[in-house]
Amino acid sequence: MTTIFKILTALILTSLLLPAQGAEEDGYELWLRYRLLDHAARIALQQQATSIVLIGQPNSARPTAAVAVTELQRGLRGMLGRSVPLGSTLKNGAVVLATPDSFPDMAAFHLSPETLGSEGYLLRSTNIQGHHVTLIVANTDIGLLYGSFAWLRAIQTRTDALDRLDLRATPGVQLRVLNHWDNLDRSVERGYAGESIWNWRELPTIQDQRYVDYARANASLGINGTMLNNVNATPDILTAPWLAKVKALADVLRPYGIKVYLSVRFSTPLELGDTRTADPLDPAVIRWWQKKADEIYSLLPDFGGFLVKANSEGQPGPQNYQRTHADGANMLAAALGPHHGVLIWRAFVYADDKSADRAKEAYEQFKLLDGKFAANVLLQVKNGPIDFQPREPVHPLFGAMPKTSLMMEFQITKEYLGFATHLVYLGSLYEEVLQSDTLRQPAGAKVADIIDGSFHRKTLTGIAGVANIGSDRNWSGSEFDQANWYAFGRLAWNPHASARKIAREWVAQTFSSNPSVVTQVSDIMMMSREATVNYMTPLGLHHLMGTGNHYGPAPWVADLQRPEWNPVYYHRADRNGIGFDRTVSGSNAIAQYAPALAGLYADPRTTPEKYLLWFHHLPWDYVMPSGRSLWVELLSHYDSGIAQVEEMQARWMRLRPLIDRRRHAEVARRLERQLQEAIWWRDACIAYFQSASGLPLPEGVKPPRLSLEEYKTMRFPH
Ligand code: BDP
Repeated sequence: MTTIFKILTALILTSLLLPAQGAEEDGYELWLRYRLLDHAARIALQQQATSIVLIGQPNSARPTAAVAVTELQRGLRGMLGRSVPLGSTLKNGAVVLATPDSFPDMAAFHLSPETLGSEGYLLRSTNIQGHHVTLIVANTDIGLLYGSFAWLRAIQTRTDALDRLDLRATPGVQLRVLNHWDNLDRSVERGYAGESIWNWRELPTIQDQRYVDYARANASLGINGTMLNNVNATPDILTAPWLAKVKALADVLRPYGIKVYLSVRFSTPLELGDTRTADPLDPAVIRWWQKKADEIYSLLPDFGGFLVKANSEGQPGPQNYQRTHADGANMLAAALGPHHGVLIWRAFVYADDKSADRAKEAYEQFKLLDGKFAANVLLQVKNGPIDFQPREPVHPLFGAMPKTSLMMEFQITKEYLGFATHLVYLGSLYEEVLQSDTLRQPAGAKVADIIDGSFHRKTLTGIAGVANIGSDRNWSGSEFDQANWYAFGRLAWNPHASARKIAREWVAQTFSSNPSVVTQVSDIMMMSREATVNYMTPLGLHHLMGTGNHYGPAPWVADLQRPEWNPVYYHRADRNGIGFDRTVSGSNAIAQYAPALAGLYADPRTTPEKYLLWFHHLPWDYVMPSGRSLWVELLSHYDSGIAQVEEMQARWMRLRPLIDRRRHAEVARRLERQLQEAIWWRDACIAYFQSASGLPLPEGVKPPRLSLEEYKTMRFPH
């Protein structure tokens, strides 16, 4: 054998031994990888995909239909290993995209497109004129795009028989948007995946291919809006040069059904020197915003609207002028209304002068404004009353604002959950929140029912996720953080969906559709959030993270200027006990919940254990349902957290032969770091709480590796 021949043989053999996914995957393609199917699946798909037929107007006049066709072609080329032609006539195995106006035969097939609304779709295997075809039907081209992605997903996840498809889907929520906390200098607040993907310096003239791939990924989930800039906004974004950049991005995103929104600073006209005040009732201010809205809409006829963080963490707002949040929101809503724009006002507020219980403040400020907001205002409420903690009970406002359109704000970027280092699948967190009851009645008052508008019969509905997307090659900083973007998008489309099912779908598309991989990887994901709660903040503890960076453990911090910035404010541990008393004898935050829920939370015996120390201050020897003391139970939660991470790690290592090398190794390295940091969390918290309780560690419980003083002096400046 010649040397060349030997090398070639070795290369071929190596490639045969590699897992089906191929060698070097870098995560760029997200869940849209469209890898070659195995032989049997390819044969089956070939019969269902002989051509792609777009009925009606040619796709050159329909940019969104064009991207649907292109995506189908791309997907099929990848999965079949050859191109599928575009056709104009029906034949067996055609994939037919049709809207009712272009396809009068529809009625004969009982396809009832009326029920599909403006974004829904129907996928059906059927016979038309003697030909077996796959029909993708929607009232609009965006529905066709969503239907095309759904069909490609069905192929990749192998959950449905392709020749017997009958899937109908409409979104449960109207505005499904990402919130980028991206600054104009490309830094990202709480971003752990590189710089902002918006390359503002190069825009508007140079447009990165990434914008298109970003749009494809979002459209594949049904995300239909993006707030481009940080909620801590600067006035510049509303000036002409920046609006030109915004327009360039909007033009790229539009064919994918994604509208652009902007975060705006309440005092913009004042700070730009155009007005002498930012008082929302001042005529000059009102005129300024109207003219600004007109200017924006002349550039961007489909502009989504504004998002405002006001009178929160130092941001200006209507209260600076003794006006209410409703005065501020309604003034901006009036400027956007004539253009069909929406105004999204955030409920994340806590005042500088009050600190009896930060968890109560949003409710105290907003409850009395229920019914006072204009029809095109959405109030965006974080999932819990403090701030994106590993676990919080749901925000009381979800059960308290029947006359207001409430929009959910989830955080996808893991500010308080180990950044992009720790594997934490947030699908479980979102599901827990959406499935939480706001009234404690048998049916129909879950957070999901409030958000999708069904409970209070709202037509304007929305859900936002603080994005975890950046310039990193793999978009989210780690492979598994992509799953959180995915899960957010799928739950935004259907807030009643199951987190486990979503995890399985994601794994099948991202790693492998091998059922054993799907089950094993999704099992790891489903363990991960509880593991993190256990090693960070078990039993309802919260906000124990390091100052500023919110990364490692710092339960001892007590010297920050505002009381509610200090972890000691939240856990209140001393010789006598631990926890925040939010019952009548304490801050009485429980009164902000519906009476049946407040009744539950009033008594530690009926409070769900996961919220115990959120609502109660209890003695260390309080007897838990397990029969153990609170102290011993707390210690055992930390140990379970570590055991769970070890288990995740062991399971991942067993998957090595089934996952492509590079991604397997990357995840393995992160899991090792996660384990080390889980131990750090456990040890630092136990060392600190032991110093508070003065109690010994029971036999068998490992003492912390370092002294409390050593944990206290650890610094993480970056
Ligand atoms: C906190 C973040 C801070 C955000 C703020 C917000 O630490 O960076 O600006 O929330 O949501 O979680 O406005």
